[in-house]
Amino acid sequence: MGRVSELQIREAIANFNYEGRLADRRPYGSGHINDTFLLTFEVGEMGILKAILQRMNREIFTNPVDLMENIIGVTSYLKEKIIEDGGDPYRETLNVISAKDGKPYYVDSRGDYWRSYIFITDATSYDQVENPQDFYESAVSFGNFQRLLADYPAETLHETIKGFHDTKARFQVFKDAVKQDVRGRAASVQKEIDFVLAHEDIANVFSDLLEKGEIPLRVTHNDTKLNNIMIDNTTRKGICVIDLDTVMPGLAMHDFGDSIRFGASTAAEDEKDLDKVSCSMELFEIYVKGFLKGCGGKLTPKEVELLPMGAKVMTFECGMRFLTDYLEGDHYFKVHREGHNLDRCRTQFRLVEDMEGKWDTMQEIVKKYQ
Ligand code: ADP
Ligand code: GN1
Ligand code: MG
Repeated sequence: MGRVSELQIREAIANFNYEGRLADRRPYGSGHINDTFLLTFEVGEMGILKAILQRMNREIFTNPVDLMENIIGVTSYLKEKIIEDGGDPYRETLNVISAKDGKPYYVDSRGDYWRSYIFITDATSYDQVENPQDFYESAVSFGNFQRLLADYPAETLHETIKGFHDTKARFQVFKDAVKQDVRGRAASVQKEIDFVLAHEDIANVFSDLLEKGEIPLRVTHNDTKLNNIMIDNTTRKGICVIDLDTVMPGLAMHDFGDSIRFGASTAAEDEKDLDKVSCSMELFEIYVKGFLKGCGGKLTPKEVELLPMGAKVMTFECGMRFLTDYLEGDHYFKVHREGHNLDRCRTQFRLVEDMEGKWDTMQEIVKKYQ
């Protein structure tokens, strides 16, 4: 997509319904997909107001109009529920700021799509667990999110990325990337390639169960990493689930599992020293407890039993996606150094191995809360 140019961002800012004088503008957050900016405005006597401005990644989200329709649908629905519960709809869900033409997005003269949200103040999105209680609160929030959307008309949601968590299909894409080897990198990562090939069974588990009708599709978030939740700086409660680009019909185990692979790891997703990487059973247990509380009894016994499998599948899938991207020349995930995707893939595979070693403990923990 190329970098955001100065002219482009100025054009975008000029075309949203902002008020006041732009006092500051800076790149923001550590997401791997969109280009995010924090804008600060001075609004007369009202003082400082902030907004998030994002250029959507249109190579990944090929239909940004459908995507924004999903977001408007889901956030309007959540807003009603939040108001019913006496909550604050400006902090507990995303609020889209419309463009000057009234649309929930702006298309610039390069054809890139932009959107803007009210900035959620006095809250933080964490890249790593700093305090186990925060992780618990994030679990409750992601569980709640699923519960609140349990009756949302799933058929109205567009599939923003086809087969996003179809691990079986992603396995085929991976094999293809190895075969094509467009960057000539395969030979240097044979060990990682062999790891994927030896674990094909993990890629098939959920598609087999879905085919047999043993697990239900639900409206899920599909990208439940810790930095996609805002934690209130004062109350330390998880107040808002953000990054709604991938809200689609999916599996409860995926939402659970993605949080574990990111938040229950003892190291960062791109840690180079693999000795630091393991799946903390303390954090795993905390998350199980919070997530089941948030889901409020909506999960079937089979889904609960499959939570550890969700953690393994999502970690394996994510590692395989990082490795695929490395082989294909790093065109999907943003990279900030040479071999970044390879480092990320290695942490994920280390976590999968670690989970295999702790499998019985993971099952026992889940049983305690069933
Ligand atoms: P990506 O898909 O690239 O991960 P996100 O939508 O998650 O993009 O945004 C990136 C980061 O920007 C988030 O991790 C969070 O820190 C911050 N952010 C996004 N939306 C808001 C918001 N409405 N209020 C405050 N911070 C936000
Ligand atoms: C991406 O958008 P972000 O940074 O929250 C990715 C997730 C991966 C994650 C790995 C749309 O999440 O699927 O699990 O990176 N999002 C998309 O950190 O592909
Ligand atoms: Mg994000």
